[in-house]
Amino acid sequence: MSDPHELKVLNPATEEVVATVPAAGAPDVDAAVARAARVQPKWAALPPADRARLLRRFADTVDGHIEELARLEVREAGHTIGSARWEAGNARDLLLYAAGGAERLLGSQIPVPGGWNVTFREPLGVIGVIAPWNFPMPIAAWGCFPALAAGDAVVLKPAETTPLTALRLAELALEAGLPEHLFQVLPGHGRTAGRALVDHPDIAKIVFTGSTSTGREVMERCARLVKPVTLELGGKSPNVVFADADLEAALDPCSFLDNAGQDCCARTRVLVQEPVYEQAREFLAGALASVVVGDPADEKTGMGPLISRAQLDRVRSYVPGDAPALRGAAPDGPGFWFPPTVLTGERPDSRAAREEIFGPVALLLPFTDEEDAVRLANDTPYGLSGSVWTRDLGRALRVSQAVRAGNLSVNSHSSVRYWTPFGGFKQSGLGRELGPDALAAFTETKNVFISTEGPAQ
Ligand code: TXE
Repeated sequence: MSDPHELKVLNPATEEVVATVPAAGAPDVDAAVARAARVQPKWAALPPADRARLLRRFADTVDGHIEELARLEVREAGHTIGSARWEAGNARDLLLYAAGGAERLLGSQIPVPGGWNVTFREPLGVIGVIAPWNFPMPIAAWGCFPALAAGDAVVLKPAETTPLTALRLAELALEAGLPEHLFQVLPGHGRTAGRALVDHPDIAKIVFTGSTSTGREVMERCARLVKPVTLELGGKSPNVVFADADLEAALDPCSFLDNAGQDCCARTRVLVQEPVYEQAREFLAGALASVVVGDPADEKTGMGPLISRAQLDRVRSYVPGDAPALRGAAPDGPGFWFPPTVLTGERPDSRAAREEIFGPVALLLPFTDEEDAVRLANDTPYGLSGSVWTRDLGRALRVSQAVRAGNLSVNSHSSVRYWTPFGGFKQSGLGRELGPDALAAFTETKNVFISTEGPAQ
């Protein structure tokens, strides 16, 4: 039986204990929120240029610790070292981007009769951020840093399996000179610390990233307090490959194997136009066989382990041993390993074709023409991401408009860039993170009318 008062952080590549961290309970959440609520008004009252300067200093401090943060991410999350460095760099870059936003949090002046009308963007107060384990550093950063820049305080609850980089980021914030208690990290269980944060009356907004089922519960609980919520949930994204596409680029297995497929934007439904279906199958068979799966700290490794035994069991349940599939290799022995896999015999309505597997498993499906491609691409309750590959620009634009998803790329597999808005249609979520409007999501708009006609006599 695991101790509910502590979290054992395992290295998913070896199953060795990396650290044991105390798990926060509801009283710890109450105390953290009270501390945050005391410091937030002083932070909001600072001149925006001073807030920006402190956040830039925080970015510099993160920059000085990129390698340390990346190594920590490798140990607690099993990410390949190259990806982990990118993730730490993403946290730094977002801090710099958000810092600029603090100085440009503009309201508007609206023409009205009888006076002047101006709007202000005021910080919400204390924000609760609940982060998942798949990209612990960047996803925590996307929720927390724009909120800080907007003048809010933040209490972050990282996932049970991956609290270490978040705790380190909070230490670096203090080192950089951010006020104590402005950015607090409370590792804990979802059902205790997570729920306490969601239910807390002094938490002004929840930013949640995780499964659609937990997201639904979070939204229901927020509704009781009429609390705003941003939800980044699951995905089952299509990769639509037309016969005229650059097949090798379109079928790059990184599009569904990055982070061992534990990526809400993974292009796990590979839709290929019939004339090139066999060619695509052959290419993918070779590509999977050449993926190096192993020690994530080794620079040559292409794919690491899954996060946990529970995730491994979940992924296995979608891939029976006799399922028609292309398969790569994975290490034996300790660690949560699963080979890169492409299922080739699935129907579009099968469980594996409809549910988010969150492992290195994609499926290959043929389509006939543009209409069929769009129908298949949209045949999912999710709508987070997707790619369209064709040399026909008109078709690329038509398909991008027809696919119901928040983040599409044409002749590219990119999804998340901190300059552009990120979020899902349908059951992939609610609201947007990142991009030029990221700070606005952490503010209320206040409208003030100033009469120019003087006080009534
Ligand atoms: O997610 P949970 P899990 C999907 C993916 C994965 C599945 C299950 O398909 O296989 O979800 O993962 C906290 N109140 N994604 O079980 O439960 C929890 O402590 C408040 C997609 O890990 O959603 C953690 O911090 N908080 C996804 C966070 O919620 C609660 C990323 C996510 O956990 C809570 C992760 C509660 N009642 C999983 N219960 C993506 N969108 O990228 C749990 N939590």
